[in-house]
Amino acid sequence: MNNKLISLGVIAMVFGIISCGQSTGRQTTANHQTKPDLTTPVFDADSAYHYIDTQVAFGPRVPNTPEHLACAEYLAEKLEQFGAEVIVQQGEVRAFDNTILNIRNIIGQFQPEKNDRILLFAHWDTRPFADHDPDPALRNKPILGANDGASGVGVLLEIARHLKENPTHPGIDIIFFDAEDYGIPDHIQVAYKPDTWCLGSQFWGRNPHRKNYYARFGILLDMVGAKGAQFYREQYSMQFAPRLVDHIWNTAARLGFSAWFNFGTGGMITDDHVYVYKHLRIPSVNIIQYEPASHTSFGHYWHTHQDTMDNIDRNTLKAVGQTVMEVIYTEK
Ligand code: AHN
Ligand code: ZN
Repeated sequence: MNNKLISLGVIAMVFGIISCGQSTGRQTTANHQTKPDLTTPVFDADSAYHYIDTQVAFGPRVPNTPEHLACAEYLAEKLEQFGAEVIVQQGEVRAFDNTILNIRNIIGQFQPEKNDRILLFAHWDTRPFADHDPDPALRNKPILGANDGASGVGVLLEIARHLKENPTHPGIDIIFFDAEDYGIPDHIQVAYKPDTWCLGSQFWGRNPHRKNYYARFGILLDMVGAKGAQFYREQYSMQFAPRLVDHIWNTAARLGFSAWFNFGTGGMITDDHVYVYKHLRIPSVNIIQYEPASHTSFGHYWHTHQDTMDNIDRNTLKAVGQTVMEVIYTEK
């Protein structure tokens, strides 16, 4: 190698080092230019309340009933109206009592062309019995599930309403899972069977709506509308996604919602997030009302006929909805 080539090589190396150093700096700037900070839209709790009320007005939404079908149509229609590409996944699953349930998981995909995604989910079915009702005569009647079912869906519909005009950086999927609440009733004296719950998310976990589906993370909303609700850090969520749990709880605190988001340790709750993590390894967090002092661990109305609109409080909906919106709009 002659001198000229050597010096060219040295120059190239030096330039390489300089431009490497610069390109890191430039990339950061470029990232900022292509992905500026988004302003989080305002979550309208009245609107969420209305979506809950509309679901409850169908009556109990128990699989294999006409009310269930009618509500499924309403939910798919709303997601479509809000600009999602909708898939209604139909399936048959076997309940604890061997009933075959015709289920529908309702999936709304926002910006479906993006590979980088966030998954938000809630269950939309309601419990076919009221095994915790104080009146034994009413225990075999299906519940209205204003909080247990409709609240999570109502909050997610209100978030969905913003996604067309105000797209987030990652794509968003909203899934309303069916047959979460068909789990074996408490008065049947057999060993507790966790897999009798969450039949819709188990079905989806085995048959995802897209091949190789993945999301950065998932957030489950379950019983997010009751007055005075407290959301503790649920223990499976802490195992699956500890940093996301802290990020959500810190975001709530920053927005002034510490009265609802309690940093204490909650229960270990078999819920749809367990199956989303088990089957697809998507780190998922459950925001769920928890009452350590109550004998069920949940609200007094839980799996009773008191789970009506009377329990639903717009302030709780706002705390959860605005927090989740802040989390998804600040993702780069
Ligand atoms: C169990 O009690 C096993 N899981 C609570 C999940 C649930 C039921 N969420 C609403 N209803
Ligand atoms: Zn339930």
